[in-house]
Amino acid sequence: MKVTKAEFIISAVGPKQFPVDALPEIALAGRSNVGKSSLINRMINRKNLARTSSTPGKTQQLNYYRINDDLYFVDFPGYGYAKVSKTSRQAWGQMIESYLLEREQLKLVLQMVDLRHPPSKDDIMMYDWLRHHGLPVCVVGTKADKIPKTRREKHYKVIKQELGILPGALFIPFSSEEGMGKEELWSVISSYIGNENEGQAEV
Ligand SMILES: Nc1nc2c(ncn2[C@@H]2O[C@H](COP(=O)(O)OP(=O)(O)OP(=O)(O)O)[C@@H](O)[C@H]2O)c(=O)[nH]1
Ligand SMILES: [Mg+2]
Repeated sequence: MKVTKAEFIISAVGPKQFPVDALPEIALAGRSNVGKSSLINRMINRKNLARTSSTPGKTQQLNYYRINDDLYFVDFPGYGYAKVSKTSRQAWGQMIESYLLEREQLKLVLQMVDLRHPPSKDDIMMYDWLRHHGLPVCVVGTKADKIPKTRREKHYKVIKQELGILPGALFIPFSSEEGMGKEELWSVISSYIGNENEGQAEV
C-alpha cells in the first residue's frame, strides 16, 4: 500500500458521527498504552498524526483516520484502565459492542497485545468475544523492540497459547519504534479490504 494521504477525520462519540462514504474500516482494539496510536503513525510514516498519549485511558472516542481514499483506521479507546469509572467502562463497552456488531464497513479488527507480558484477562475476553461473533481478527503483538531478539519466540509462544491463537490464525509481531511487521500487516490489511495486489508494495 502506497500511502499518499493520511488525515484525521473525526473523534466520533456515536454512530451519527461515523463517516458515510462507505470505505472499508480497520479497527484497532487493545488496552490503554498498548501502542494503537503508535501503530497507526508507523503504518503511514507520520510522527504524530494519531495522538500518542502519555496519559493512558484519555481517548474515549472512536478516532477515524482516512488513508488515501482506500480505508479508515478506527482507533478505539483503550480498555482495562483501572482508573476509569464503572459508568464510563459500561459506556465504552456499549459503544464498542454496537460498532463491532453493526458496522458493515468493518473489515478487520487488529487486536493489539503487549508482547512483553502475558495477555490480560481483558485481552483474552476480547479475543474470545471477537471470535465468538465470527469477526475477522488479526492479533498484533506490540513493542517487539523492547524484547531481546533471542527471547522473542518465547514471548510469541506465551501469547499464542494463552489467547488460544490456532495454528494458521493471524498473529503479527510489531514494533512501531523500528518498523518490524509493517509490511506484513499492510499485506494482511490489503487482503481484507479487497486490495490483494497492492499488499507487497512499499509504503
Ligand atoms: N519501544 C516502543 N514503544 C512503543 C511502541 N508502541 C508504543 N510505544 C510507546 O508506548 C506508549 C503508548 O503508546 P500509544 O500509541 O499512545 O498507545 P495507545 O494504545 O494508543 O494508548 P491509548 O490511546 O491510551 O489507548 C507511548 O509512550 C509510545 O511511545 C513500540 O513498538 N516500541
Ligand atoms: Mg491512542
